[in-house]
Amino acid sequence: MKKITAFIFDLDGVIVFTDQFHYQAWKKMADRMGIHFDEAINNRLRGVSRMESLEIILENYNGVLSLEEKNALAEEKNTSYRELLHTMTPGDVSQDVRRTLEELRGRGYKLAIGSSSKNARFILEKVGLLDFFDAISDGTNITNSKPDPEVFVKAAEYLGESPQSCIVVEDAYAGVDAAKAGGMAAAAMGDAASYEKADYVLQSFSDLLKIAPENEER
Ligand code: B16
Ligand code: MG
Repeated sequence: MKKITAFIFDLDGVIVFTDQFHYQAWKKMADRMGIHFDEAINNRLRGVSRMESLEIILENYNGVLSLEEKNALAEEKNTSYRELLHTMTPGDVSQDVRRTLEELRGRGYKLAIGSSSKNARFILEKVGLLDFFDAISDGTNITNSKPDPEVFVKAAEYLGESPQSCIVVEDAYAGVDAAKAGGMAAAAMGDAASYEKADYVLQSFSDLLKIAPENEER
Protein backbone atom coordinates (compact mmCIF):
# COMPACT_ATOMS: atom_id res chain seq x y z
CA MET A 1 0.00 0.00 0.00
CA LYS A 2 1.30 3.45 -0.93
CA LYS A 3 2.05 5.98 1.78
CA ILE A 4 -0.82 8.41 2.38
CA THR A 5 0.31 11.97 1.75
CA ALA A 6 -2.95 13.85 1.15
CA PHE A 7 -6.58 14.20 2.15
CA ILE A 8 -9.31 15.33 -0.23
CA PHE A 9 -12.45 16.62 1.48
CA ASP A 10 -15.94 16.77 0.16
CA LEU A 11 -17.48 20.09 1.21
CA ASP A 12 -21.23 19.83 1.85
CA GLY A 13 -21.80 17.31 4.65
CA VAL A 14 -18.11 17.09 5.62
CA ILE A 15 -16.61 20.57 6.18
CA VAL A 16 -19.92 22.47 6.31
CA PHE A 17 -23.57 21.48 6.47
CA THR A 18 -25.25 23.23 3.59
CA ASP A 19 -27.56 20.26 2.94
CA GLN A 20 -30.38 21.98 4.86
CA PHE A 21 -29.96 25.05 2.63
CA HIS A 22 -30.14 22.83 -0.46
CA TYR A 23 -33.29 21.29 1.00
CA GLN A 24 -34.97 24.63 1.74
CA ALA A 25 -34.11 26.04 -1.69
CA TRP A 26 -35.31 22.96 -3.62
CA LYS A 27 -38.42 22.77 -1.41
CA LYS A 28 -39.37 26.36 -2.22
CA MET A 29 -39.10 25.65 -5.96
CA ALA A 30 -40.90 22.30 -5.68
CA ASP A 31 -43.76 23.79 -3.63
CA ARG A 32 -44.23 26.56 -6.18
CA MET A 33 -44.41 23.92 -8.93
CA GLY A 34 -46.71 21.64 -6.88
CA ILE A 35 -44.08 18.86 -6.86
CA HIS A 36 -43.82 16.51 -3.88
CA PHE A 37 -40.39 16.86 -2.24
CA ASP A 38 -39.24 15.62 1.15
CA GLU A 39 -36.11 14.88 3.23
CA ALA A 40 -35.87 11.33 1.84
CA ILE A 41 -35.67 12.68 -1.72
CA ASN A 42 -33.22 15.36 -0.52
CA ASN A 43 -30.94 12.59 0.75
CA ARG A 44 -30.65 11.27 -2.80
CA LEU A 45 -29.22 14.63 -3.87
CA ARG A 46 -26.06 14.39 -1.76
CA GLY A 47 -22.98 14.91 -3.90
CA VAL A 48 -25.13 14.95 -7.05
CA SER A 49 -24.82 17.91 -9.47
CA ARG A 50 -27.47 20.64 -9.64
CA MET A 51 -29.03 19.51 -12.94
CA GLU A 52 -28.99 15.83 -11.93
CA SER A 53 -30.63 16.84 -8.64
CA LEU A 54 -33.35 18.63 -10.58
CA GLU A 55 -33.96 15.50 -12.69
CA ILE A 56 -34.42 13.46 -9.50
CA ILE A 57 -36.93 16.01 -8.17
CA LEU A 58 -38.78 16.03 -11.51
CA GLU A 59 -39.42 12.27 -11.18
CA ASN A 60 -42.48 13.50 -9.23
CA TYR A 61 -43.58 15.98 -11.90
CA ASN A 62 -46.30 15.00 -14.35
CA GLY A 63 -45.29 17.03 -17.32
CA VAL A 64 -42.61 17.65 -19.87
CA LEU A 65 -40.22 20.56 -19.54
CA SER A 66 -37.89 22.01 -22.13
CA LEU A 67 -34.18 22.43 -21.42
CA GLU A 68 -34.75 26.20 -21.06
CA GLU A 69 -37.46 25.61 -18.46
CA LYS A 70 -35.20 23.20 -16.57
CA ASN A 71 -32.34 25.68 -16.64
CA ALA A 72 -34.69 28.35 -15.28
CA LEU A 73 -35.77 26.07 -12.41
CA ALA A 74 -32.14 25.26 -11.55
CA GLU A 75 -31.35 28.97 -11.62
CA GLU A 76 -34.35 29.74 -9.40
CA LYS A 77 -33.15 27.18 -6.86
CA ASN A 78 -29.59 28.46 -6.99
CA THR A 79 -30.72 32.03 -6.34
CA SER A 80 -32.63 30.96 -3.19
CA TYR A 81 -29.71 28.75 -2.16
CA ARG A 82 -27.16 31.56 -2.50
CA GLU A 83 -29.39 33.87 -0.42
CA LEU A 84 -29.14 31.27 2.34
CA LEU A 85 -25.37 30.87 1.84
CA HIS A 86 -24.99 34.62 2.43
CA THR A 87 -25.90 34.02 6.08
CA MET A 88 -22.87 31.73 6.60
CA THR A 89 -19.95 32.82 8.80
CA PRO A 90 -16.71 31.21 10.08
CA GLY A 91 -18.83 29.97 12.99
CA ASP A 92 -20.39 27.45 10.59
CA VAL A 93 -17.19 25.37 10.67
CA SER A 94 -16.98 23.43 13.92
CA GLN A 95 -13.98 23.58 16.25
CA ASP A 96 -13.57 19.83 15.70
CA VAL A 97 -13.20 20.36 11.93
CA ARG A 98 -10.88 23.39 12.26
CA ARG A 99 -8.60 21.75 14.82
CA THR A 100 -8.40 18.52 12.84
CA LEU A 101 -7.55 20.34 9.60
CA GLU A 102 -4.82 22.31 11.39
CA GLU A 103 -3.43 19.14 12.97
CA LEU A 104 -3.38 17.28 9.63
CA ARG A 105 -1.55 20.21 8.08
CA GLY A 106 0.88 20.18 11.02
CA ARG A 107 1.52 16.49 10.39
CA GLY A 108 2.60 17.37 6.84
CA TYR A 109 -0.39 16.23 4.79
CA LYS A 110 -1.56 18.10 1.72
CA LEU A 111 -5.23 19.07 1.93
CA ALA A 112 -7.69 19.62 -0.93
CA ILE A 113 -11.39 20.14 -1.53
CA GLY A 114 -13.28 17.84 -3.93
CA SER A 115 -16.84 19.12 -4.21
CA SER A 116 -19.55 18.82 -6.88
CA SER A 117 -20.70 22.33 -6.05
CA LYS A 118 -20.26 25.34 -8.31
CA ASN A 119 -20.69 27.42 -5.16
CA ALA A 120 -17.76 25.79 -3.34
CA ARG A 121 -15.44 28.81 -3.49
CA PHE A 122 -18.21 31.14 -2.36
CA ILE A 123 -18.96 28.86 0.63
CA LEU A 124 -15.25 28.57 1.53
CA GLU A 125 -14.93 32.34 1.39
CA LYS A 126 -17.95 32.82 3.68
CA VAL A 127 -16.50 30.46 6.30
CA GLY A 128 -12.96 31.90 5.99
CA LEU A 129 -11.33 28.81 4.45
CA LEU A 130 -10.82 29.95 0.86
CA ASP A 131 -7.04 30.27 1.25
CA PHE A 132 -6.59 27.33 3.58
CA PHE A 133 -6.51 24.38 1.16
CA ASP A 134 -3.62 23.44 -1.14
CA ALA A 135 -6.05 22.82 -4.00
CA ILE A 136 -9.74 23.17 -4.81
CA SER A 137 -11.48 20.94 -7.33
CA ASP A 138 -15.20 21.69 -7.66
CA GLY A 139 -18.24 21.80 -9.93
CA THR A 140 -16.62 24.48 -12.09
CA ASN A 141 -13.75 22.27 -13.32
CA ILE A 142 -15.53 19.00 -14.07
CA THR A 143 -17.79 17.64 -16.77
CA ASN A 144 -18.87 14.46 -14.96
CA SER A 145 -20.16 14.60 -11.42
CA LYS A 146 -19.89 11.97 -8.64
CA PRO A 147 -20.03 8.91 -8.78
CA ASP A 148 -17.61 9.67 -11.64
CA PRO A 149 -14.15 10.09 -10.07
CA GLU A 150 -13.27 13.22 -12.09
CA VAL A 151 -13.55 15.74 -9.25
CA PHE A 152 -11.19 13.73 -7.02
CA VAL A 153 -8.78 12.76 -9.81
CA LYS A 154 -8.47 16.48 -10.63
CA ALA A 155 -7.93 17.31 -6.95
CA ALA A 156 -5.07 14.78 -6.74
CA GLU A 157 -3.63 16.19 -9.98
CA TYR A 158 -3.77 19.77 -8.63
CA LEU A 159 -1.98 18.56 -5.50
CA GLY A 160 0.63 16.71 -7.57
CA GLU A 161 -0.16 13.45 -5.77
CA SER A 162 -1.06 10.01 -7.12
CA PRO A 163 -4.64 8.84 -6.35
CA GLN A 164 -3.22 5.93 -4.30
CA SER A 165 -1.62 8.44 -1.93
CA CYS A 166 -4.95 10.17 -1.17
CA ILE A 167 -7.78 9.52 1.25
CA VAL A 168 -11.14 11.03 0.26
CA VAL A 169 -13.48 12.11 3.07
CA GLU A 170 -17.13 11.84 2.05
CA ASP A 171 -20.70 11.89 3.40
CA ALA A 172 -22.38 10.63 0.21
CA TYR A 173 -22.67 7.15 -1.29
CA ALA A 174 -22.00 8.72 -4.72
CA GLY A 175 -18.85 10.30 -3.28
CA VAL A 176 -17.52 7.04 -1.82
CA ASP A 177 -18.16 5.36 -5.20
CA ALA A 178 -16.31 8.22 -6.92
CA ALA A 179 -13.30 7.86 -4.61
CA LYS A 180 -13.09 4.10 -5.15
CA ALA A 181 -13.50 4.49 -8.92
CA GLY A 182 -10.58 6.93 -8.83
CA GLY A 183 -8.34 4.45 -7.01
CA MET A 184 -8.45 6.30 -3.68
CA ALA A 185 -9.27 5.19 -0.18
CA ALA A 186 -12.58 6.51 1.22
CA ALA A 187 -13.31 7.65 4.76
CA ALA A 188 -17.06 7.91 5.25
CA MET A 189 -19.12 9.93 7.70
CA GLY A 190 -22.76 10.96 8.12
CA ASP A 191 -25.10 9.40 5.59
CA ALA A 192 -22.33 7.28 4.02
CA ALA A 193 -21.03 5.92 7.34
CA SER A 194 -23.00 2.71 6.86
CA TYR A 195 -21.77 2.16 3.30
CA GLU A 196 -19.82 -1.11 3.07
CA LYS A 197 -17.55 0.24 0.31
CA ALA A 198 -15.94 2.74 2.71
CA ASP A 199 -12.40 1.90 3.88
CA TYR A 200 -12.75 3.90 7.10
CA VAL A 201 -15.78 4.98 9.10
CA LEU A 202 -15.60 8.26 11.01
CA GLN A 203 -17.80 8.76 14.07
CA SER A 204 -16.44 12.29 14.31
CA PHE A 205 -14.26 14.38 12.01
CA SER A 206 -11.31 14.16 14.42
CA ASP A 207 -11.29 10.35 13.95
CA LEU A 208 -9.22 11.23 10.86
CA LEU A 209 -6.26 11.77 13.18
CA LYS A 210 -6.38 8.05 14.02
CA ILE A 211 -5.79 7.14 10.37
CA ALA A 212 -3.20 9.88 9.76
CA PRO A 213 0.11 8.94 11.35
CA GLU A 214 2.37 11.65 12.74
CA ASN A 215 5.25 12.74 10.44
CA GLU A 216 7.92 10.59 12.09
CA GLU A 217 5.83 7.43 11.69
CA ARG A 218 5.23 8.06 8.00
P1 B16 B 1 -24.37 23.50 -6.55
P2 B16 B 1 -20.64 18.32 -2.27
C1 B16 B 1 -22.85 18.94 -3.60
O1 B16 B 1 -21.79 19.33 -2.77
C2 B16 B 1 -24.11 18.78 -2.78
O2 B16 B 1 -23.98 17.70 -1.87
C3 B16 B 1 -25.27 18.51 -3.69
O3 B16 B 1 -26.47 18.40 -2.95
C4 B16 B 1 -25.40 19.63 -4.73
O4 B16 B 1 -26.45 19.40 -5.63
C5 B16 B 1 -24.07 19.74 -5.48
O5 B16 B 1 -23.02 19.98 -4.56
C6 B16 B 1 -24.09 20.86 -6.50
O6 B16 B 1 -24.16 22.09 -5.83
O7 B16 B 1 -25.80 23.60 -6.95
O8 B16 B 1 -23.97 24.49 -5.47
O9 B16 B 1 -23.42 23.56 -7.72
O10 B16 B 1 -21.27 17.40 -1.27
O11 B16 B 1 -20.06 17.61 -3.47
O12 B16 B 1 -19.63 19.27 -1.63
MG1 MG C 1 -21.26 15.91 0.48
